[in-house]
Amino acid sequence: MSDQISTADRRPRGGPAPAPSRAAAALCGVLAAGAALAAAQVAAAFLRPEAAPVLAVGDAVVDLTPPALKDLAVGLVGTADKPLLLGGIAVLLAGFAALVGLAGRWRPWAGSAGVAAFALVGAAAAATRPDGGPLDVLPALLGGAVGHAVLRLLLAAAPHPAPPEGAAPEGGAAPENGAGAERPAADRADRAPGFDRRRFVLLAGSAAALSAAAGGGAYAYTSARARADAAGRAIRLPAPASPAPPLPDGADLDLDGLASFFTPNEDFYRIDTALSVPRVDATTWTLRVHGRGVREREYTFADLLDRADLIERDITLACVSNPVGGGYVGTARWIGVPLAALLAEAGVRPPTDGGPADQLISRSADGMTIGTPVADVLDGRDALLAVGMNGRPLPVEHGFPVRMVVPGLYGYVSACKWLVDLELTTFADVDAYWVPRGWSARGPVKTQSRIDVPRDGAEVAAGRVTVAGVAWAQHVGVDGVEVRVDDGPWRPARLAAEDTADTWRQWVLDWDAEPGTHRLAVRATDRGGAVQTAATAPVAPDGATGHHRIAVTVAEG
Ligand SMILES: Nc1nc2c(c(=O)[nH]1)N[C@H]1C(S)=C(S)[C@@H](COP(=O)(O)O)O[C@H]1N2
Ligand SMILES: [Mo]
Repeated sequence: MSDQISTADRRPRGGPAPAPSRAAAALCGVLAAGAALAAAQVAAAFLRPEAAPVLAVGDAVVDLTPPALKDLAVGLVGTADKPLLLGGIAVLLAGFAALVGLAGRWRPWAGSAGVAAFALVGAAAAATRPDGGPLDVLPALLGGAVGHAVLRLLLAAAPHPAPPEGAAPEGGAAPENGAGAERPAADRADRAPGFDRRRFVLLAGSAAALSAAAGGGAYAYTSARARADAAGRAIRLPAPASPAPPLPDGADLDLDGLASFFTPNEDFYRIDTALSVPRVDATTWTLRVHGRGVREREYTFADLLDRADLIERDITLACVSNPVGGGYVGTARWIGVPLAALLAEAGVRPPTDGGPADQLISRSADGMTIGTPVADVLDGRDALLAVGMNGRPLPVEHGFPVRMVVPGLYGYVSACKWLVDLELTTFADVDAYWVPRGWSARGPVKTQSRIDVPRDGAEVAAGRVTVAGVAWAQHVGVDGVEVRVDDGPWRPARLAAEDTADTWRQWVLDWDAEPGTHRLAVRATDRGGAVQTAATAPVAPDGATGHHRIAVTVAEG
């Protein structure tokens, strides 16, 4: 074993050993990191996909990022923030790995320390995720061990610059073969100088290829298994005791470029902090209901599906971070358990009726906490524990097996996905996840309207132009939409038939467009007669306001 301790042990007597070139050492570091990640990915595939260190570190970064920076990131790149974050982590990692390789050039212990630091960060991130456990350190630690071995092997084999006059051609850092055996000096002395390089290229190439194959294979295996899980849980949605009436004729204008009334599940916006979608096993899933003034209860998924009081409702869901005119809003036909009935079984009373809790904290499998006013949930609106979305079980991305949906509240204060726990508490006692991050504890939806056609910046022919869009004021209802061209008067648009007060409403207006560039603006009026404000507000802390405006170029007809 003595020949494996370090390259320093094999210095020729009488002089320092030439080290591998800088470039080669950096490459060794990067390849070792690749091998480490691949090994960790393989281990995670068998243990728990979420324990893969890159994902765990990414998730931790998401939670630790200062809100302002996160807003900036989402503002700049929208929902591409996740791939960019993972890419950024990969670049940082490669840089750090190259430094570790360089450090290992002269001082093997420094390389080892670098690898250990890297493994510990991954292990700590994995173990401290809300859904993580002590076993989750294993992939990172195994990756560290593999990375360490590969770094040693490659550094020992790395070619080094020509030795000083008179020294043996291959200097002291003897190439080590896989078994760690050292050749007799005589054998090395008559090797061609190109031998070192060829051997290194072969080793490095094999390391890269093996890492890519193992890491890629493990990743593919994990994804395939997730898809098989999804297919395997062919859950039959029960028929709701209270079905939603058919969509009224004329509620969906079916115009080119206008958002369809129901948003297909595949197109439904997705907002969450999860880098990898939590995979929850419905057969072992339970929902715990507990807290102030509650007889604690636990429900299984079958308990929910077997209930006689399932309802089906059309509800428009909107994100508080939807900018004016943005797309983080959609409508679905949900099936679920009426939340008020379920809470009533546990003895929950509204605060106005002496109930000791004014906040309902919902917790998800991935550790998200969302706070909803108890008063809103119990005021008769169709707050749901949803199990179905547009006729199908909830898609994994949208919270399978159970999520909350509460008409009239932004998603961050109501729509907990991958729900596992409901706690009755108070706003004074508990801040939900987004509150210390600069968002309001209460988030009723603000009335908004959007122009879908023409698109902003579009060129249209002069004459009759169809202008159309959607408007929403969930749980209040939309009673009017008006459009203004340039500085002209507000003109009423034709409203599509209303589905319910909890859904958005389409609208359309025929515009006699004159050549030139024109600005179009839209505003809605809710059922209480309140006109959507023109005052602009940013998305934080409780939702954007202002009119959606677009510019259109009208060409001579
Ligand atoms: N577990 C969990 N639930 C969550 C979130 C989250 O990050 N994690 N985001 C919330 C936010 S901000 C919104 S707007 C809605 C979005 O739901 P969707 O992705 O199904 O459109 O989910 C809510 N529920
Ligand atoms: Mo949101």
